[in-house]
Amino acid sequence: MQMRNIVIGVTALGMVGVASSAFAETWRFGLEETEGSVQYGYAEEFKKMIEEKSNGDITVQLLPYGSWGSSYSALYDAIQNGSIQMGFGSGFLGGTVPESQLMSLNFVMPNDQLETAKILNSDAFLQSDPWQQAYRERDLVPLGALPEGYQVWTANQEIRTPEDMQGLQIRVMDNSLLRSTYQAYGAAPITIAYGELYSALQQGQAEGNIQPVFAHENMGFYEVQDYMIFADQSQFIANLIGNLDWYEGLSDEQRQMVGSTLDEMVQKGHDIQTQFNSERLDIIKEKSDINVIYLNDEERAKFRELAKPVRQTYVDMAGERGKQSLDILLEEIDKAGAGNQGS
Ligand code: 6CS
Repeated sequence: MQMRNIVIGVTALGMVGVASSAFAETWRFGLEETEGSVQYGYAEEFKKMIEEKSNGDITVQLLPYGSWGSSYSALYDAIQNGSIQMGFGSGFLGGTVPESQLMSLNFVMPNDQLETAKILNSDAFLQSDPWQQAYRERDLVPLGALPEGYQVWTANQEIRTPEDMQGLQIRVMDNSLLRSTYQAYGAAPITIAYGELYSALQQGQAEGNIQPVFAHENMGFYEVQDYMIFADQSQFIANLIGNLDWYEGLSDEQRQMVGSTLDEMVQKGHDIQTQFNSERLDIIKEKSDINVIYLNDEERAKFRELAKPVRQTYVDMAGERGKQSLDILLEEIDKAGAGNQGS
């Protein structure tokens, strides 16, 4: 552990004071979500661990949704230029790192959510050259991935088949791959900012929504939708990213501390999301009369079939490096015997 350099001085008032450590530093951690979210729960735990392990030399400052600007690109820009050291980047990150849209592919990740977390945080995938270079070329470094639970559809109508989705103005995050996916299902996807989504759903500008359960509750979206449909087509996965210069400037000891903390956070992150999603579903059922539908295997298979060609769309969008990352991911899923969703 780094030695703390505590300077004791005498203030103008003659009192003995303790100035901050010469090594004291603050890491700003930008979140795409508000308090009460999975990202916030994860970041609180990360903060606690880093501050303890560094004996207080490092303070982690949490910056929830909205505190860093009005659009997600403001958050990603801030991480790229180093004014924020680290943060989450999910569906909207596709404009900055096209390869990151890999996380949005439907029917690819293992059914087992903990297995998904382990594979995405494994050296074989996370430290692979194509995945690292995709971010490093853009002054970022991928530090890990946080699966936040299954993406659950909501609408004001029942959805069991692709026919039910025809022309539905379902809101997707700003990501070409998601637009292609939902077009393949027959929907008419539209993009709306997270913070404007509640009123867009309320006023009918958006007819459907896709979020993990905790977010439907946390943002109140369920209040303005009649049906909640579990198709298990994909998990919401956020990439944890750092500023490249900040990361390279860490001491060996700090980098090890970050590494060991992130390793521990794989299980903890899974526990947080499992707990949040299960508790919030109970709250939604308690507070509303929303109709909850679980698609059966036969119903899911139809969506799965339509999603298949979108893997090639990803490769077309993300290029050779994207293809290599997809291949590594599929190989690791195979090796773990985890099985792709729906297979
Ligand atoms: O749908 C969105 O835009 C946001 N939803 C969640 C659960 N996290 C961040 C993301 O950008």
